[in-house]
Amino acid sequence: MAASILTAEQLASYQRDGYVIIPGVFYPEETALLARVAKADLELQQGARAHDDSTGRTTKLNIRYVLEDDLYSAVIACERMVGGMEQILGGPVCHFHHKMMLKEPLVGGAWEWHQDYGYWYEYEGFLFPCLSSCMVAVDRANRDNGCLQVLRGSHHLGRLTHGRVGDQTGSDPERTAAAAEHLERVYVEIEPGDGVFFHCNLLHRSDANESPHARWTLIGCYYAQRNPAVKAVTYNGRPATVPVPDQQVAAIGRREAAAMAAS
Ligand SMILES: O=C(O)CCC(=O)C(=O)O
Repeated sequence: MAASILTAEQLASYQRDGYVIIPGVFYPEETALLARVAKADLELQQGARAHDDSTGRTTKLNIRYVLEDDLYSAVIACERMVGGMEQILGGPVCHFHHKMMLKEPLVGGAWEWHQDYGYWYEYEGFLFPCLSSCMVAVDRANRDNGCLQVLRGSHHLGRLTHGRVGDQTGSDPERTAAAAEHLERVYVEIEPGDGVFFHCNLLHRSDANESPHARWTLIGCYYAQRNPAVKAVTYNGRPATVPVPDQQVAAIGRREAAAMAAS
């Protein structure tokens, strides 16, 4: 097992609410390196896929299914992240994918209400909702630039039916509206380096970015190693993700920043 980063209270809060905010998962130097490397990474930006929201505004993400020897993978697979996920998912975990969400100033579109398990059940066929994500803030995320919104405790609803909303997969509007009447909507405002661990059945969304400030986040998604995928069977039988030592995050970040400066 990697190091446990969640206290018993934080773990209980995740189980009760479906999410927990952990301030300062990453140190200021690590966070600054992540922002510097990502913002200069043209391959990341050019490789980002655009998704239209229900109003036709576009938001972008770059998704990667493989861990590599790079800073993004070090952040996603470091001991802190894997350790937190092992606590949450109750045993060894596998990296599923990670994605940089690029919500650009003034133009970045919304993400519609959904549960991640809405489509991970449908597309990959994970049998149990034993998956979780951690959103790491690259930029400050607040209400102005379209931070994550969640319905507290909505993971207890179980999986809702999902369909197409714009270019996205959205949860059944009637059920979602009923859930919104009964559950508190929380705007998850976070600072660079903070992490939000959230359950795959938590209803979440985010507004368009009307502000002049970018809202980039790096999200790691993981599944319990014991959780079979009945459709995308390639996920089955994989070895648990071997955690990258925590100190490698800054080391790899410095290496990449130096290479960028030299080029
Ligand atoms: O970046 C956001 O605002 C939403 C992210 C999201 O919906 C997801 O990771 O499933």
